[in-house]
Amino acid sequence: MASQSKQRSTQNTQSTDAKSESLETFRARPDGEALRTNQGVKIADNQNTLRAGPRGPSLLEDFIMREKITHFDHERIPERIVHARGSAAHGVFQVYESQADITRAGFLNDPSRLTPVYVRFSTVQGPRGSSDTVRDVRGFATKFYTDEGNFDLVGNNVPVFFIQDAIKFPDFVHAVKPEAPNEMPTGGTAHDTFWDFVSLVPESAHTVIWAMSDRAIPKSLRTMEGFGVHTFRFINAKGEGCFVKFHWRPVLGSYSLMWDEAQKIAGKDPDYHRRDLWEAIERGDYPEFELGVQIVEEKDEHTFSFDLLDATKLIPEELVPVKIIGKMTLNRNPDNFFAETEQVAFHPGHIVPGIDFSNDPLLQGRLFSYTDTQISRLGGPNFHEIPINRPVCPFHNNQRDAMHRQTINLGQASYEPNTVSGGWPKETPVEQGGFESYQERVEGTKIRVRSDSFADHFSQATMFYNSMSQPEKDHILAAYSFELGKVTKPEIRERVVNQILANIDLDLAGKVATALGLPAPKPGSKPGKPSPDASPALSLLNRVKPGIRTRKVALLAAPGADVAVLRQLRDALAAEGAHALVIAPSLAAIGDVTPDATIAGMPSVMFDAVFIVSGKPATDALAQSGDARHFVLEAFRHLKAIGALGSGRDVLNAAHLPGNADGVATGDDGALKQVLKSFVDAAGQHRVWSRQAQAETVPA
Ligand code: HDE
Repeated sequence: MASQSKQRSTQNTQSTDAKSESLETFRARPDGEALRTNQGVKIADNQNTLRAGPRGPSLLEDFIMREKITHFDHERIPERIVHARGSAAHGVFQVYESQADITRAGFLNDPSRLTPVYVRFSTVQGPRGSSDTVRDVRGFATKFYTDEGNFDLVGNNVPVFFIQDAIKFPDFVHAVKPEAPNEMPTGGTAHDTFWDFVSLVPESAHTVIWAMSDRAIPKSLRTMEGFGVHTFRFINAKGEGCFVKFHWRPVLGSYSLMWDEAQKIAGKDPDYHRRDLWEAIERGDYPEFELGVQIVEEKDEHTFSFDLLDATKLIPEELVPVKIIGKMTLNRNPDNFFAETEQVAFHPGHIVPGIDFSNDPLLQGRLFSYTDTQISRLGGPNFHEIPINRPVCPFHNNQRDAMHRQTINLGQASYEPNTVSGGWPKETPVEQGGFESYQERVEGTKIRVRSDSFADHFSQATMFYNSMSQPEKDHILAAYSFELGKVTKPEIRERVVNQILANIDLDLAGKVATALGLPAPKPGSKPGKPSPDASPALSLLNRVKPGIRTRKVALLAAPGADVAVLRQLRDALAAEGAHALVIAPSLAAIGDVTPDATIAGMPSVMFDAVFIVSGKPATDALAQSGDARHFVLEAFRHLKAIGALGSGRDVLNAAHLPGNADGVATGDDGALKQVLKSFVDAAGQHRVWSRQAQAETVPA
């Protein structure tokens, strides 16, 4: 499938699309234009308020100053209550082959069609200005501007959710958000109220273990998987339905940060993910994601040990494979963050003919919530007229007026049926593209009850843990220990260990208990029985795609470095698709090369791998420098590939690092080719997991 996706990528890289064209009317370019007020008056003085004499009081009649400051005073709009921190990009989606047998959605039927998309990635807990690399679930929301209307796939980077019923969402969000008395912590779940809630609500156990896994500290937004979470429905032209789960698979593979790295980056570059996405698109390294679907026929709805309507469950790929059906390429950065990323309004209820909802009670609640929230966030019901939210197809109806109305509706009729406007706008029959809900037979007693089929909360949490590699299991243990270590109330810690973790995995529960100084837990009273026992597809180590395309490599150098070698390295790495930056103690020129950044400005946590350039005067200086030694020590500790040529090895020795450790490629001056090859092989594995035990003996 990968080669297939490559062949098709050429068309996808075009930077203009239907959405870009539709935005053109709204783009304001001031080049060559006079500075004017909002009423069009040319401004002669934008430096001084109108005042009574040079030292006199300001005059209220200064309409220019008042207009400017009034507008400024209202520049902020309420941030999203959840998912406030986000970054977004434009792109296109293209289906590989017609999916007409399962859905009549036009954009999934025609492989020649390029559908514009806008994707917003986000964290959940933190406010707009919080750090990108906190431990959190990530939002992955895609707006497809199809020619049959907008379809929003408003998903997350984990395939399950914390709760089963929408009525618990405000409780969950209040518990996870910074605490009421002191608004702490920002951007994290390591606090009492989160753990209090999840310890009392066992249905959260599965998603919480995902949040404690490496999935919650993604390396970048472009290498993060996405999931629609709920079960949706596809409907074909014959009116036949099937169930569908949506997946986004990054073409480059999926990777995570180390926890120590994530915490350091949060301070060194809080915009780390945003910057990476922006820079990759500016460089032309367009992020690509393949769309996958898991299809379940209606007759098989009840064949699983879990309920398809329960959002705390995933369908293991071993039971229903993920069929890759198309690709999305993000190829254009927004023009204006506020106008596009802040004002974009997603809604899981934005669907098009051929797609429909299931009765998942969490999804059903969301269908109400998203319009409601936009009304207060974007100031009224006309948010669909904001340029980024407009469909690329026409939209006419008899809705009128309200705050901030842009459309100047012509004609006499604002009702239907009418004769005064010839009956327009008119309904469209289903056969000609009119939307029709899936005709599902529904019958039931009006009742507030949770289905028995939603009762097993631990089996899939156990399956997830069983599916992890040893390093991933170690990270999960460390994450629970870290987070619960920050919980101040002992009874909350005990409840998580004894009532949640002991039901997932007794060994994990025991180790967390040891870390927290608690007695060994007894076997849980409600342990689940996973089926299958493990799903290898869930381990990130099985999501690595070899190669170093778009990876960042630090070429550690100083004045006196061998410039010819430096150039050779840079070119060779560029030929592999990597992005090599020269990092030095200062920006002083190295021969005729100006370093890209300083060691202090771009520490090792910003890179995927580091190569120490040869040249005795340079490597002597680096070996003497605590910062340079720390740079390589940290890279070693974070299991990154390290290369050192000739005297570059002196820097490793000065840092007391073994030159023969796994993933450390060294050699004499003449061995550049061989050293580079082993370096690239190691960097292509993302991390050198076999070095972990050795790395832990090195200071971080
Ligand atoms: Fe959301 N969610 N959510 N959510 N959600 C919002 O809508 C809500 C849920 C998700 O980049 C809000 O415009 C309820 C699941 C993403 O703009 C709000 C429930 C999933 C985004 C809201 C859920 C999500 C939001 C806040 C339980 C994964 C950011 C601002 C019934 C499948 C979209 C806004 C963006 C945003 C409500 C549960 C994903 C308040 C009531 C499950 C990615 O309407």
